[in-house]
Amino acid sequence: MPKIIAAKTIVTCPGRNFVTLKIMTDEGVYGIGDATLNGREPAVEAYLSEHVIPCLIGRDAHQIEDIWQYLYRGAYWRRGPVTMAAIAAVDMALWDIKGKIAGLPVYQLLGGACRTGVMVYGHANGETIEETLDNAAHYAEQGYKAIRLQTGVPGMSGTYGVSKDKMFYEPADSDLPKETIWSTERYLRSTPALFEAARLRLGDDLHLLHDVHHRLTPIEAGRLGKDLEPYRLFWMEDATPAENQASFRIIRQHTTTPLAVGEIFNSIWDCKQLIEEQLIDYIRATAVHAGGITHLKKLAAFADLHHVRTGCHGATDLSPVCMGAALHFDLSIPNFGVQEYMRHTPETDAVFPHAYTFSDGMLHPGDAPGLGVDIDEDLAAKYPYKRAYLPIARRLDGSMHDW
Ligand code: KDG
Ligand code: MG
Repeated sequence: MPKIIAAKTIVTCPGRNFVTLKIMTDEGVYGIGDATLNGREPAVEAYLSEHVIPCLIGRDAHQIEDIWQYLYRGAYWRRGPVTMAAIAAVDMALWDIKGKIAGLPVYQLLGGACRTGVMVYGHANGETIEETLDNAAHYAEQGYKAIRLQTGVPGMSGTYGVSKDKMFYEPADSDLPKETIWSTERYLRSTPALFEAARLRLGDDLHLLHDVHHRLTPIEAGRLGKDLEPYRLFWMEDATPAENQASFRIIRQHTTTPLAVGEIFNSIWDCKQLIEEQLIDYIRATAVHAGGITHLKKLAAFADLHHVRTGCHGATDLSPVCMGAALHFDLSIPNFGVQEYMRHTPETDAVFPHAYTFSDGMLHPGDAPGLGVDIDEDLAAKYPYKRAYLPIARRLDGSMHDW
């Protein structure tokens, strides 16, 4: 058995913060896992260093499920983003080790490929509809089959999803949370016009997506979904905060626009009702924030029974290690829907050399043994941690809203 002899965390900031766990075995094989929790990176780093790494030493690295259960049940305090990101990092690193020892890419260990590649969606955005659609056309030229559209709401600066840099978007960009303003009325008035113009300019073949980013009440979301129906969206994402899963019934009663939710979910328990009652169409939980590949596999199998497909979160705060893990998972499950692909900067890609490649609107994890993603520790050490928070949103009267 490959015995775990050491493990350490690596924190680096090549443009944004990432926490990576590296597990070493007595056979000389190591594995890596992503443990990044945007804006709370040191909390997961401490959880791993103080509470997880000491428990790993001496264990059989091949016992992925048992180690998962040990960390989940053994903590007594179950779930939550910090705990689940830490467990996820161990899980990814162990799948990486198993693949390297077997000489197989992880997707082969998960049952093999169900498709030739993983359809991804890119992020087109702009201050105006015209600018957004210019960017969308640029994505289409690069072969993307699915594109998320976000545009500035007139009269509101700092709209979610609108970036200054057209190819990269990094919302966690300040030492303390930046304050943005929000008006539901203005947003609901301006958004359908974006999709009307998009269908006119881009045609009917592209899949179009939109992220509401937790801003609406259920009845407002029902209204938006209804207004967007003529433009046949692939999905409307995070229409309302989802702590109250039953509230999605109201949205469902009012619209046939497909619904996606779950990028902040940590476990199957956050979406049990949503899936069981078929209140959503796509579940967006991903490897790093929902307990790794092992837990995502269970979640996807449960979702498959209820006609729910996957759409893993893939923003820049999920490191290339998480992207690698997601792609092996995406390739191997029957009910894959789409994968978000918000490209990392060249600095990040240099710190995390990877085997995954993009072509014709699809990503493929590659056939390197394990996850096919590595970390250049010398380069990583050149980018020290820098505190960076996501913004907050206030309504026009100054009260707090959901960002
Ligand atoms: O850390 C928060 C971001 O990952 C999130 O705001 C991005 O909503 C997002 C998305 O759909 O990618
Ligand atoms: Mg989102």
